[in-house]
Amino acid sequence: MFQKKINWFTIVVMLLLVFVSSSVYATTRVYWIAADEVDWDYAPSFPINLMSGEEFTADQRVFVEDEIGRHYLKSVYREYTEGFGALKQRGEREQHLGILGPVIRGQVGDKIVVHFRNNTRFPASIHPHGVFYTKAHEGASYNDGDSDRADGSVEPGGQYTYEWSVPLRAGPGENDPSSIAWLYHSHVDSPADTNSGLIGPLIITGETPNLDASPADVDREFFSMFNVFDENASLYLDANISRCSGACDPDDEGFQESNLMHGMNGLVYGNNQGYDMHKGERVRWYILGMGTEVDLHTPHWHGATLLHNGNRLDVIEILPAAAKTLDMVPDVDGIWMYHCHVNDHISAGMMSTFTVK
Ligand SMILES: [Cu+2]
Repeated sequence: MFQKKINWFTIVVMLLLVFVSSSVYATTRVYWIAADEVDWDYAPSFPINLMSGEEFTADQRVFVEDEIGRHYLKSVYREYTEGFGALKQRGEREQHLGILGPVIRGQVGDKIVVHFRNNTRFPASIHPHGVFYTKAHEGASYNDGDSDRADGSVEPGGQYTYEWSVPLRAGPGENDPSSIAWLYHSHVDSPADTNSGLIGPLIITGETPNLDASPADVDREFFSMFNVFDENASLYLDANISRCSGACDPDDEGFQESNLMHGMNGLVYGNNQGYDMHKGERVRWYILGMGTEVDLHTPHWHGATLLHNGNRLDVIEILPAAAKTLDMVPDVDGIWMYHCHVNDHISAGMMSTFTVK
C-alpha cells in the first residue's frame, strides 16, 4: 500500500516537471537582420559554364555577359551579431543559400524577434508567411483600416523590431514532416522588392527539435529558391543601367531579355554549389518559389527520389511564394544534375548539381 502511494506521488511530480520544462523550453529566438546593398554576381564561374565545363556559348552569354552582364546591384537580407555588431559569416553548410536571407527558425510555442535595419536607399520591410503577427508586425502597408499605415515599413537608415509568435497553425500539419518552410520577404512594393533580392526562408519545427530549432530527425537541410529575377523590375534598374558600358536601352527587347536571370538562389549555370551529402543520410530539401507568370518551376533531381507528404517523386512543381518540404535518402554516389525541368528555363541556366559521397 505504501509502495503504491509513492508511485502515484512520483508520477504526479514527474508530470509537473514535464509541464514546467516544456514551458521553459518555449524560447524567444532573436535575430539581427539588415537589408544591405550588394554587387551580386549571378555566375562567378564566368567564363566557364559549370554545367558543361566549357566556356559559355553565345546564347548563354545573353544572360551572363551581354548588356548589363552578370553583375547587378541588389539588396539582400544579411544576419549580424547582437546589436548589429558584425556581419555573420556563413559556414560550409550555408554556402548554397546564395542570395537568400538568413534562415529564421522557430519551434511551435516559440516567439521570434527580428531586429531589422534598412541599410538600402529604398524603404523596405520583412513580411513573414505562416507565423502569427499583429498589424504592426506584418511588414506590409495597404488600406487595412489600421491607423498606422506604415505597419513595419522601414525608411532608409531606419530600424524596426518585428515580433512574431509560433502557434500550432504555423508548424507542421498532420501530413508534414517534422519541419516546414515558409518565406519572408520585403513587402513595401512586393514585386520590386523581391526582384531586388529581399527574400529569405523561415523554418518551423514541431516537437523536440535541436536547440537551434532545426529538426532533430534529419542529417542535412538544403534550401533552393527557383525563380527568374526580373532585373527590369528591380528597384535598382536605373542604378544598374548607369553602370552599363553598352547601349542598355530599357525599351529594347534584347536588353529586357538579358535581364531575366533564371537561377536557383540567384545563381545560374551550375554556380549554386554546396549541395553535398553522404550516401544514406536523411536529407531535407526546402523548395521555395517567387516571381510572376513565367515562374512555374519543376525542380528535378537526377539519381534520387524524394518523399513529399507521403508521395514519392523526383520532380515537384513550385509556384511563386509557395514553399515545399521534401525528404531524400541518397543511395548512389556521384555528381548529379539538379535543375528546373521547364525547357526554356534549362536553356537559360536554371540548373545546378548535388554531390553524393
Ligand atoms: Cu523553371
